[in-house]
Amino acid sequence: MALEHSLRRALERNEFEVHYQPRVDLKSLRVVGMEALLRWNHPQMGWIPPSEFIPIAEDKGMINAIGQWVMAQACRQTQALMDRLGRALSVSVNLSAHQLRDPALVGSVRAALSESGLPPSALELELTETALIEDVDHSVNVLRTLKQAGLMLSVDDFGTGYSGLSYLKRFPVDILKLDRSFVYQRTEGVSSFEFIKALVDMAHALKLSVVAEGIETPDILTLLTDASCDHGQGYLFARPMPLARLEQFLEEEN
Ligand code: G
Ligand code: G
Ligand code: MN
Ligand code: NA
Repeated sequence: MALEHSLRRALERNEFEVHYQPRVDLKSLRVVGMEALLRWNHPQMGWIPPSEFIPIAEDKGMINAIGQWVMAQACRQTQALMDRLGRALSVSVNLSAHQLRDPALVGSVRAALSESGLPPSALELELTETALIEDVDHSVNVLRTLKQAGLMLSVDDFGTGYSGLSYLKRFPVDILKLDRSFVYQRTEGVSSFEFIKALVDMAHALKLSVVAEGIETPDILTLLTDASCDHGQGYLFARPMPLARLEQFLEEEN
């Protein structure tokens, strides 16, 4: 209740901050882009994780406004970073199911792009399977419009739902983000490696690229590289970090 009250004021009081987790090309180990992850610096309670306030924002009809702010901020900061560093980067933004249903979504995406000057192909939207299949026909329409505008689209937390690969044919998505739990899973009889390799091969056959989430150890990195997984994120490379630290991180890589 108290949290809801202060959440209503968080935007105007400038208490949100976008952090970024680098995404790495698994062949070259170079950073190709980053995922935007929202943080809330509550004046009394300090940093509150999105798992605690996003559900409230969704419930109380605040997620669309917050999501628009994240989008605008991520586009602006990424374009500024590319200008300062003189290198190409892409940024991915998480969308909740509510935002997919928002009639203003496409307009606000276009506005964020034109105001920042970020090329549409440098912006990726991450959608969960659950959000996509809530209203398949509507999702397909929105995704088609976003693809026509030149954006990249990914399926987030892939492997945690139940829909499998067949539904992917319906959605014009470019990227599968393998969930951390999936990357670490040991299935009876089939080794993780064979399981992941088969999945990556299928994704590639469908012209999708694969990003593994939650890479924490060199062993897992080797396994994913051997399975031809394209990109990865995880604590082994870098944690989500504020913009200033990301810039330092990228400068050191140059
Ligand atoms: O690192 P982390 O605790 O930030 O993320 C927790 C969850 O919050 C993830 O599922 C992530 O997708 C979600 N999340 C982070 N930032 C945003 C955002 O800007 N919008 C939405 N809808 N979800 C977000
Ligand atoms: O649901 P989504 O994939 O958008 O959320 C990403 C979440 O995963 C964020 O909370 C982020 O902080 C977290 N994360 C990123 N890398 C790692 C990792 O290597 N290990 C763990 N445990 N969490 C990670
Ligand atoms: Mn994500
Ligand atoms: Na995810």
